[in-house]
Amino acid sequence: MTIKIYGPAASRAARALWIVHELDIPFEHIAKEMKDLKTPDYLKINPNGKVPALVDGDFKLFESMAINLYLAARFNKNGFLPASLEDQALCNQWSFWGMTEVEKPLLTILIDMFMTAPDKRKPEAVAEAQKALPKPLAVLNGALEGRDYLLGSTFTVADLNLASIMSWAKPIKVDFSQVPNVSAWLDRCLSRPSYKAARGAK
Ligand SMILES: N[C@@H](CCC(=O)N[C@@H](CS)C(=O)NCC(=O)O)C(=O)O
Repeated sequence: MTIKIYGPAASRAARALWIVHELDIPFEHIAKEMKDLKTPDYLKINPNGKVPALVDGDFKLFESMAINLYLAARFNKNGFLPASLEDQALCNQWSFWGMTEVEKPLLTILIDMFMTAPDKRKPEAVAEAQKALPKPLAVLNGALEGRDYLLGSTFTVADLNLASIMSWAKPIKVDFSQVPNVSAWLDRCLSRPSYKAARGAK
């Protein structure tokens, strides 16, 4: 049965859309409008009333990183989900790290810049978010020293998950001058045809 991915491309559903293109997974995309996320039918799929959500036969799943780690395991090929327990743990590590260390500040700035009326903007919150970024970015820069991807020379689910979060750094023009490894890695990840294909979705 074809898996279903719920959520517009201009949302965190972009992360799931990227992985299905990366792994050539047959899928049905149910874009859903934000206003339709609290209907009883959709709440049966994701009781949080948020996107993305995934349906695979009788199985339902929410949380973008959990969806991608599931898809990587279920449709794995060419070491996209690495074989060893340690390397799989590293994929979890970078996925959780992205959500807890960089997603919030990046999103705070993105929302303020592009989705907030000028009179409602919060420069203090943006300044706080800007201040929170250099430390994790330095950690990521160190982890990428001497390697193309987070786990070495192969693009894995760790890179896709983290780069899907870090992609928000582009429109908000995060200063990467002190973290050149991060800059080169992000460009490498976002230049994949699968990323471009996912961005072309509704
Ligand atoms: N931690 C969740 C966050 C999901 C989330 O907040 N999605 C947003 C769209 S990017 C949403 O559905 N917002 C609608 C709402 O909060 O009502 C994940 O990564 O899947």
